[in-house]
Amino acid sequence: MYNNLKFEVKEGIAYITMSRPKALNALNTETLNDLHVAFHECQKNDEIKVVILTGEGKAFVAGADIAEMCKLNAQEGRAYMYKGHAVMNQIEALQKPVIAAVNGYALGGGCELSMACDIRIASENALFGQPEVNLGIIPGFGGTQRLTRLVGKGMAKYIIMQAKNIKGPEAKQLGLAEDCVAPEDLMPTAEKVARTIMSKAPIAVAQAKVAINVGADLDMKTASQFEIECMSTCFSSEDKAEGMTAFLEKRDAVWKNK
Ligand code: DAK
Repeated sequence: MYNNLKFEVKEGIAYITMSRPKALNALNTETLNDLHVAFHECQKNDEIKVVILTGEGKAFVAGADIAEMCKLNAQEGRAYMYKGHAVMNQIEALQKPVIAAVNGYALGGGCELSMACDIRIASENALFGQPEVNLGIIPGFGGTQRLTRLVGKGMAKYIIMQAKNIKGPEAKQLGLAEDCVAPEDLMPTAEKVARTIMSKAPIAVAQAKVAINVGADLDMKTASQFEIECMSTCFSSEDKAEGMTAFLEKRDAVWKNK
């Protein structure tokens, strides 16, 4: 079903593993299509509570596929751009958390893919970067915008204009990764975060995601109003009654996702 990734569901976690070894998991059109199908499955499959996205081998994703892009004319480039943006937006709009377990090279479109995820856990071997200016282009899958929102305007320019690569530990210091761990601890750490999130009220987790993502692009007043709407969704859920009742009864809540 998939050409360039592996998809597996285990105990509520969907594992999407980029697997295109001959090109260090670079994103060609076929791979973007695979990702679109995989994240669509993540949305509709109720068994899936959290998604972990990682890469096979020494790369998370080494960028957009330069060999494919090289042949694109302006019109084809535009179609490719829409496909890439659609996948990044699909991840952000997914009503479930997506954790990027960044195992190695996360360059160009790979860095952008990780930034579209909700949380990034980096291996000490991870290498983030936006090397597009080496190729005569700029980050084109939202990188100029998402990197700026994560690390600030000055640092985003410092990284993008120099095509500067950032190792895992430094990515954590900059806020480009939320944690950085030894390679052998990467998947256990991502799974631990996933399981912790899975123990919380699913509607509240989903509403927190949308409140943060949407609110970050709005002015404070409009964002606060949006937060009220997200909170209202939580207040009308059965899980709100269960969470508060369980606290008062000194027991663990049993979530219904309703
Ligand atoms: N695309 C295609 N093939 C790639 C690739 C990539 N991004 N990265 C690596 N490969 C291929 C190599 O060509 C090589 O293939 P063979 O020669 O074996 O056939 C194979 O993967 C192994 O790579 P290396 O031999 O180079 O491996 P090394 O360990 O020596 O080096 C490296 C690893 C990651 C440092 C190096 O491969 C590298 O610098 N790769 C390119 C990284 C890069 O520049 N990535 C950013 C790509 S630009 C757009 C929207 C978005 C974008 C563009 C347009 N539109 C709006 C239209 C995004 C652009 C990008 O992401």
